[in-house]
Amino acid sequence: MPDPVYPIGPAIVGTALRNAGHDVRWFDALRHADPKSAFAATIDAVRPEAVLLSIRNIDNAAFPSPSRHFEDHLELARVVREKSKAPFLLGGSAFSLLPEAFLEYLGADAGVVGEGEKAACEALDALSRGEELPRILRAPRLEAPFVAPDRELFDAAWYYESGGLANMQTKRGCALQCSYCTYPLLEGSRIREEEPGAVVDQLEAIRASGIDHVFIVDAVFNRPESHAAAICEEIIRRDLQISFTGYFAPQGDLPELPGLLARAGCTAVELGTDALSDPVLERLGKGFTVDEAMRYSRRLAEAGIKQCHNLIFGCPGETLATMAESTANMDALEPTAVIAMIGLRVFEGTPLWRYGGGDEAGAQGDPLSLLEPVFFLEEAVADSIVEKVAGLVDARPNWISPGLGRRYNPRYLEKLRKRHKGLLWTIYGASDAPPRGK
Ligand code: B12
Ligand code: SF4
Repeated sequence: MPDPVYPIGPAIVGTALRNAGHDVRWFDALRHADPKSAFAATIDAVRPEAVLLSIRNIDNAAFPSPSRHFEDHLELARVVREKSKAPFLLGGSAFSLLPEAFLEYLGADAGVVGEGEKAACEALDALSRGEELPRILRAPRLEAPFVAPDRELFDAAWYYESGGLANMQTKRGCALQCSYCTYPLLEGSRIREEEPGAVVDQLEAIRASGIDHVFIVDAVFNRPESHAAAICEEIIRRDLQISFTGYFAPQGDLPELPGLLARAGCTAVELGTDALSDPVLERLGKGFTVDEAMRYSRRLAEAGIKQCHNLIFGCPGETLATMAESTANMDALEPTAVIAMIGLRVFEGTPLWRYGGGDEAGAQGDPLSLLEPVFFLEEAVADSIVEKVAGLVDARPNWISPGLGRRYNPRYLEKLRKRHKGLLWTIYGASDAPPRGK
């Protein structure tokens, strides 16, 4: 939710395995009404020598009613164990965040934490030599150029039809360390950039396959700004008619970037704003002030770029006054859409985890307990926050709340998706935006 996203991680790993000479077969659980039976039939037919499972999401991190996925993963893992004696390996972002918990819960043999393309090849080589694998393989950070995914491995056309976007990566890493964020854990804090020409080669190939909307999956597309600008310039030089979007930080020093983005086809961006109140931004370690964020947002607006700001209410330092300040500032920006989250999903290894005493509790606790989402809510607002945020969302037609199910109804969004490519929130405020409660 809200859209199926093309499995670019497993596609990269699969391409690397195939390039290394392995005979690789695909099973995409999202493509089957009854994934368990279809997976069992696939394993019977293929008789694999190793099974690799990619796990992207643990839950949707949306307080107060997070949706969970790990029970679905268990159903597939049981099929592997019932049907096959082959070594069973895990990987993916969800696995990398909670490796011990997933290994134990799913009963797998081993798993790769981090970037899987090289580590998966090495693991299969080791198995073919009869070696035993360590339970957890911590993959080293790789250097660009990264393996480009073969987009035919999974059904790219179906993902475009039902999700409205293809995806691609232009770099790995984020140099910041916002207190709750898992991205530096997953990708590292050293930025490793693909060469802009190679990025645009991939975009060109996507465009040639008939897809003209792309989500750039980088942690932050406009950091460093020079890399984003070089990609835009190359798109403009080749006159590639493609529309792209991605996550942005609401701050920047390069005055020409918003204009370049718009000319290159980036007409809508998702901003990791989180709050528009300085004491909260400071506690989160966001690295920008309210003034900077508002100035940047206005520059994007002047360039004609639509914006969806993420706001997280209930962060450390939040009070009713900071909530009111963030809301008033956001209203002043008149964004196309706002995604209003409540509370911070706490992940092991983040500064927030350590701040809450996670290291001590985690050392004594049961790793399986980490699969259940735990949220940080600032005490000063914890009792009233759900009601308060519901009020803010209900009063604004362009605010979306996944946790409260506001303007986030799966069936309604599916209907919209049939008519709109690109990001769905870009039509909020237009005639077929979801009404209140949907
Ligand atoms: C971009 C992004 C989005 C975009 C995706 C756009 C698109 N069309 O692709 C959007 C905004 C739509 C999005 C939405 C959501 N996202 Co998101 N997203 C990301 C982000 C930043 C990058 C994902 C990505 O594609 N990375 C690039 C690929 C190449 O990396 P990868 O998949 O990790 O694969 C590598 C390794 O993991 C490994 N690997 C992968 N599979 C396998 C398998 C094996 C066997 C092996 C050995 C290795 C291996 O090798 C790969 C190559 O190196 C990550 C955070 C991050 N920095 O990773 C969050 C992240 C994946 N998202 C997350 C979440 C929660 C969501 C949402 C549920 C949010 C919400 N409340 O709506 C939705 C769910 C959408 C869905 N349908 O799944 C979480 C998942 C973990 C969790 N907390 O449960 C993450 C990790 C962020 C976080 N909060 O911690 N997301
Ligand atoms: S919130 Fe954004 S800027 Fe901050 S660490 Fe995460 S990816 Fe980087």
